[in-house]
Amino acid sequence: MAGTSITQGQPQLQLWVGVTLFDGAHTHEEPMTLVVADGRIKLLVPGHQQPAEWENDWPVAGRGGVVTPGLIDCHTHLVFGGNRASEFEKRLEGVSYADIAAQGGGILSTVNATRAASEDELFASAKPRLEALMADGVTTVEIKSGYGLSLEHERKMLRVARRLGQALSVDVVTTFLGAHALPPEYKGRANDYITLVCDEMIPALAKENLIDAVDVFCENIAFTVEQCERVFQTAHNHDLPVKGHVEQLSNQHGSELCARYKALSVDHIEWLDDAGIQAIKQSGTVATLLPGAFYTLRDTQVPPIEKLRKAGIPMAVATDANPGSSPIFQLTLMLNMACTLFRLTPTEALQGVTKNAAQALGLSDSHGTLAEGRAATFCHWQIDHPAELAYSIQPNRLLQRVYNGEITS
Ligand code: DI6
Ligand code: FE
Repeated sequence: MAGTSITQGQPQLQLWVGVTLFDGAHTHEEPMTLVVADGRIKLLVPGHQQPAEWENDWPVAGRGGVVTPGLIDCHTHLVFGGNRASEFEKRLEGVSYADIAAQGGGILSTVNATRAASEDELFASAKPRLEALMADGVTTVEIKSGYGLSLEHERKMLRVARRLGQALSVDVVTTFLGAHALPPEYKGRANDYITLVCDEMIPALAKENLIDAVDVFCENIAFTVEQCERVFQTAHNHDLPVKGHVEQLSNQHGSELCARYKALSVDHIEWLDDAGIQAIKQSGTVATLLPGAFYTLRDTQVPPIEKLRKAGIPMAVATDANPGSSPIFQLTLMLNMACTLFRLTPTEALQGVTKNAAQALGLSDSHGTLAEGRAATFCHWQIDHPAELAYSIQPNRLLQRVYNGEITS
């Protein structure tokens, strides 16, 4: 009997009984019972009754409702100085995101504020943003650099990201985005800046164990395919996986470059074409959808969802939380936007913040799905069906956030 094998760890056992389980891939038909011990899922069995042979004194931590894996926000720029409310006002007056960038605002205004901030100041401003994501069910978050644009300031950002992971009950994955924008001191010398990224920043920061992956912004307002390729070559020389902000504002064929370097993910991809889809299908790259940026920029070019779906390409969904194009710190809202703006199904959207988001971070072996033996990192929601998470825009539905077996809220 399954029940007899669990008696040894009795003091640490906790049960969630009769829950509707979305396991990262699909929703189970029958109510399920989870038994957690030593931070792991010990048993995952059908049933909405506490099994009789487990007697009465097993601590029942939760009953009914919905359990999902802890949510994974696989694309954020959470660490930054200042804010861009005045740019928001400019855009409301009709100035475009690209125009603001060309006038030295946009990303560069955040670069100035980030450079001016101390490590402690950046930590203090990022912490409540991360806590907001956590209160919404996030247990793993990717945090990019890219507002420092010099070795010193990129290091500062990445150290803040690492510190956040140490200070809070959340797994933090860091991504180096040195090739995000051209810093003012390199104006007209983009190739020289890429040389700095490749010859100094990546080697130093990789050695300090501050980088889990390397990202680029491949765009007509940022870096060319050739420049991004130099960054990817350097990343691979340091055994670091790559990913790309590609095909967001125009089709530069950055996805094909990403595919050649077996990228973990291609992100944004509003302008992704058929050749790009074929390329990322071959390379096993995740398509990461960022509906918050689409919404904020009032974009009209919808990513080719039906083609991605037909090609069987895993789709992830993330906030792109950043001060300019997506000042949004709520991942469940992205579930709603992915469905309403991009026509994902609620199941696809949920896979996008669990199983597929884990794949976009190279964490499929340990994160994003719930099964016996996996980490007990999950969310217990006060809803009847997982689709409700995408259907309504509603905070405060998280009953419990469980992180490696510990109830953290
Ligand atoms: N694409 C994005 O969505 C963010 N960076 C990028 O390359 C936006 C960054 C910002 O506007 O501050
Ligand atoms: Fe981004």
